Amino acid sequence: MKKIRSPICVVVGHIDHGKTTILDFIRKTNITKSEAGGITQAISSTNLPLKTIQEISGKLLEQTKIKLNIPGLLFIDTPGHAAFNNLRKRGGNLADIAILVVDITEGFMPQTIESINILKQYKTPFIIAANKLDKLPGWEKKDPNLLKNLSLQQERVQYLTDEKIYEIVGKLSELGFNSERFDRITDYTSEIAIVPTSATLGHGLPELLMVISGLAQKYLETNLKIEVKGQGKAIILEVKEGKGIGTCLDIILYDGTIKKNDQIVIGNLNKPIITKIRCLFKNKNGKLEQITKATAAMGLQISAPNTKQVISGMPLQVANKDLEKIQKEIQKEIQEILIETDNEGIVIKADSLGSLEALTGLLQNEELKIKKASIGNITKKDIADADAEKDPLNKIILGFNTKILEHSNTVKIISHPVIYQIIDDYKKWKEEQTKKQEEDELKELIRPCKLEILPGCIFRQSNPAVVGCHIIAGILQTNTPLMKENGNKVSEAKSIQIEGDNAPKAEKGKDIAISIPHITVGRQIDENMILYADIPEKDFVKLKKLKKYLNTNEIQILKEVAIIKRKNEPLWGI
Ligand SMILES: Nc1nc2c(ncn2[C@@H]2O[C@H](COP(=O)(O)OP(=O)(O)OP(=O)(O)O)[C@@H](O)[C@H]2O)c(=O)[nH]1
Ligand SMILES: [Mg+2]
Repeated sequence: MKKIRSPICVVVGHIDHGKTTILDFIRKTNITKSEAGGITQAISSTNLPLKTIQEISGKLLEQTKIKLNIPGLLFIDTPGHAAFNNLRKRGGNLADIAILVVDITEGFMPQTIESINILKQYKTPFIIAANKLDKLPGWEKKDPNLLKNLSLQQERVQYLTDEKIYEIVGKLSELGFNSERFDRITDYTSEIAIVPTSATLGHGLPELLMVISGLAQKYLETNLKIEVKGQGKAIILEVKEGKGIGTCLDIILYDGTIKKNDQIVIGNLNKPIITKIRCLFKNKNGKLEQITKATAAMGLQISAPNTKQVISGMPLQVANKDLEKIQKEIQKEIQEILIETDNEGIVIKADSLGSLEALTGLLQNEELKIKKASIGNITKKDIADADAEKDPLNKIILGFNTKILEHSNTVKIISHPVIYQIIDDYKKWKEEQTKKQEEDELKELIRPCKLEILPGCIFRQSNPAVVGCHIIAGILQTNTPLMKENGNKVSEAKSIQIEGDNAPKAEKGKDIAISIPHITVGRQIDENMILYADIPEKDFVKLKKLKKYLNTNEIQILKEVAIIKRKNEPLWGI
């Protein structure tokens, strides 16, 4: 039988912006205080039944005429320092919707942007809790209703609140989203709702819950995928050592049913793990309660033999029947994320399947070729793989949340716990590398140059001829082949002297002496003659590509050279 499950709502945002405190208020717990150092270490889930939603936001919901027929909401809290990269399932985000918490006084921080990028990648609808409203100077709680309370604040406080909200609107707009304060929104499908909140005063939280429930309901109307059916499907959030019971797995069951003694398949790097559920627990008021059966959506803990090797982010499925088929499906899903090719490209590493998928996805948006994508720390083997690349721009390893076990002088390693930082650093490195490569390439090329043989400055007639010249434009380097205005070749500028000293090159405006072997003044060249650098066709093509390194007078000479050449060869350099 099909049954509608609770939509899964993930709470994300930068460290300390108040995710856990918001959930504490909603579930009437005090987890923030009991956490070591007040920092959420692991992901935890809370089921909020419809009844509780109605208790908190009932009146507001009645006013908006939103009719909820979801059984409730499953909230997942995430630690701000590790984003929510394990929260993936086949083809998208495990979360149906999300609340992004932003400290209104601090605004957008690295993990805020990281969260938005991932929500965007997975197309997950979200709203914003602009939290810590009470930290705005002068803010007072005068009425439990948020909007009424806003209107009762002193004018400058109202102004400041709006200003802070529009800062968020501005940032969201830079990232490609339209947004508005929730009560000013006309179309929830095209605008992101911003709800000002104070988690410590409980302010704006009924409104937040109302808006997220409304969004969940809307999501449900347009997306019927959250019906529950058949054998349970879940993802591994965390692998823990349980007291006395060995390895425990925190999982989120997002579809179907799971029971004690069920046969399960868990995705793994080489081949899936097949095991049996020994114990099944659910969270009850912060404690574990043993159960025998659970239906999606639910956060659960399980223990099962042979699970020491399990990696977080991996899929888990009940397979009492269709074992072969499920095994194949799961492994296929993993193979789609792990990349192992002999093609050209870069090496990427991440700590979990979810983060690897997120990183690969974002890099592929940048049209980057990936040779290898795998889970784990950066090892000798990874360096050898990157080092084997021919293109210097591929001699790089990008790591997300991974340790660098081996260093290298030839392979660049970028490792960072923020994905977009990795991408930014990579882009910067690539730019620098490209510039260095191009500058090296430029050094090998004959540069555009135009010069005039000065009258009365024939220092030597031949063997080699030595003449005084004025550089009209461009750069003359030693060994530059020369030609006349009609395109006839004139040996080369073997050496250059500026004011009596040998020089490797001379620039526009300089009067110099050059030695030209194999010619005689009066025969091939003469006073007042104009000479050009005789640029080889392949150098010309490269110079055109590297135009940004040439100055305007060099570009002009390049054009003149092309005109001369094309008189004899119309397609020269094209
Ligand atoms: N003044 C004020 N303080 C708040 C508010 N919300 C949270 N805090 C405080 O901010 C600190 C961090 O709150 P948490 O809820 O632990 O933040 P978090 O986002 O869960 O942090 P991580 O789990 O570490 O990412 C705590 O000391 C909270 O009491 C608020 O609305 N106003
Ligand atoms: Mg927290």
